[in-house]
Amino acid sequence: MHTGTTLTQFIIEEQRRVVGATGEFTSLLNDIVTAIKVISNAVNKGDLMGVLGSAGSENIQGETQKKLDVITNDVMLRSNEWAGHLAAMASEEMEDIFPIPSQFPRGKYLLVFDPLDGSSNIDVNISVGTIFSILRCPDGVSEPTAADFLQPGTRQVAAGYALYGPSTMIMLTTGQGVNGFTLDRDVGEFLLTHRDVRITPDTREFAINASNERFWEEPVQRYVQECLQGKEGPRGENFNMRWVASMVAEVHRILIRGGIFMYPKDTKDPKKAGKLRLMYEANPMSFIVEQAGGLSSTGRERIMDIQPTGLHQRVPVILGSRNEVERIVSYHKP
Ligand code: P6P
Repeated sequence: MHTGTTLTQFIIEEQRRVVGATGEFTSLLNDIVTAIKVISNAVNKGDLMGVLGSAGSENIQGETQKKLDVITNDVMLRSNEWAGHLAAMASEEMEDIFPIPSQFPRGKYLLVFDPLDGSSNIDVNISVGTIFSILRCPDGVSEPTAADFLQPGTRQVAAGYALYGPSTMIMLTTGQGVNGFTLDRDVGEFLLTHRDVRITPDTREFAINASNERFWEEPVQRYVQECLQGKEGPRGENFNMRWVASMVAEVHRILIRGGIFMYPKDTKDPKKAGKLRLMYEANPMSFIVEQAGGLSSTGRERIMDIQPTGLHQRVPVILGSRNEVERIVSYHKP
């Protein structure tokens, strides 16, 4: 018999410490967790369910959608639209926001998500994930618009991700640290397995798509070169490199054993400020990383301080072990 703490029990126990908590937030988190269980099942079954391959459509980003991009987006919408906790949702896969349909009651939260991050990996059976961020709907707003989502990352109520890897895990923060839960498929519950996760402040492991090296700004080129020079270089230490091309997997590795993840600004497409999206990738991951004692910066400013200007705005991302992020930020100083 499992005697572990379920995610539901953990959230309720956390909620008891919040004065005036109504239980609405707890119920919202449970609806998100239900969607994650459904997505985990679909990802886990893969071709057995005929859900791999291209959907034959493009999303707002101009990226070819995988069947699972569309399926998982729909799962997130259907699981979270009915309960009355949300006023609206937004997603990487949808150009505009999704107001809660009129047949359902509306609540005080906004949910923004990337339903299947790293989906280019899904056909080759490499870990992917779901990233979500919860904001408050501004007081008095009954018909939210995209502008109501444009809140800096410091205004997030909660953030989390699901990692569909060898095991399915959820890492979650509500602003009281970071805790990790592992899905017990036999019981159908997420059980607490990683209490109060902390990122080691130092690391000798960096993650970046090195094929873009010629497009990076000088501070990032300098940092990576110093890592590559190892013991013989200015760092006097050897470094290791990783690149999974799935942000959720990279961030999870950093939470567990430290590291630094970089998707910096590059000149490959000068019109783009970066590759990763602020609202549903950079902000939620920054909240989690900071709550675990790490840092998250564009190189020039704290990501969570950015005032968003668009639902699908892109930003440079440098996050992970505190002392390495601080070093790169120092290289960006004029
Ligand atoms: P590249 C996945 O598409 C993603 O948004 C992140 O999860 C990942 O870190 C990055 O893009 C991978 O980008 O250029 O290496 O394919």
